[in-house]
Amino acid sequence: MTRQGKVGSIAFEPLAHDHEHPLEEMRRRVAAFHSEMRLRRTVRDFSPRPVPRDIVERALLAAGTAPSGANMQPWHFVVVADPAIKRRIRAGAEEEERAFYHGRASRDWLEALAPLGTDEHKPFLEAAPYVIVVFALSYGVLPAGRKVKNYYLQESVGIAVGLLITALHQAGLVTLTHTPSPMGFLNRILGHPVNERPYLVLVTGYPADGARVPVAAARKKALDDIATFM
Ligand code: IYR
Repeated sequence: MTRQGKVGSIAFEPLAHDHEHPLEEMRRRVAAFHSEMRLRRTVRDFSPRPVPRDIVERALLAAGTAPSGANMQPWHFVVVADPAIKRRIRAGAEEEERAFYHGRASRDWLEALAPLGTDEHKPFLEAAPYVIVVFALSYGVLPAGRKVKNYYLQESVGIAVGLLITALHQAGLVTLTHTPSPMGFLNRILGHPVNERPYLVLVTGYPADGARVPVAAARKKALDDIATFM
């Protein structure tokens, strides 16, 4: 039996696969992409230099192409440029982080973080031109108003954030994936309902002059350590 019967009533279109390349060109492209991605560093020293909003808009559209469970696209990006809101986010994050670094975090966790040199001070939340708060939507609402649960929520939003980081990097900006925990303060500050869970905060902009990054963070595992072929 073909799938035809079952899918007969569903609209399909021919795949427009017009980005195939000869093997040598494929090798060149994948190597060039790897080289470009190796330059990505997680940066905590941001310049206040403004970034036009259309750059971020286009990167968000790229993120929005991510595959998602049942194509529900269960994400929402709140792009904060308003200094007053950024100040409140910073205050909320630093309060949680103080509790984290001075009590909540296990000794093992603090030891794992030590090479990154992070602490409870989060000036980048005010310095950077954009603080993008990523929400994961636990259900969607159909045009008729019916709620539908979103499947593979964490996976879907994670993939979209990966594309967003890649798009911003490709554009020539730097990013910081920031994970204050718990993140309920973001629902309060941004007025989002509890079914929209803050997923992470992506800070983006230009790096500050003289920005420094931890040496340890550039060490990436070798292919043998991250992949098995059989
Ligand atoms: N949320 C804290 C701690 C932190 C945790 C991990 I795992 C990191 O890779 C980095 C930081 C903070 O943002 O400082």
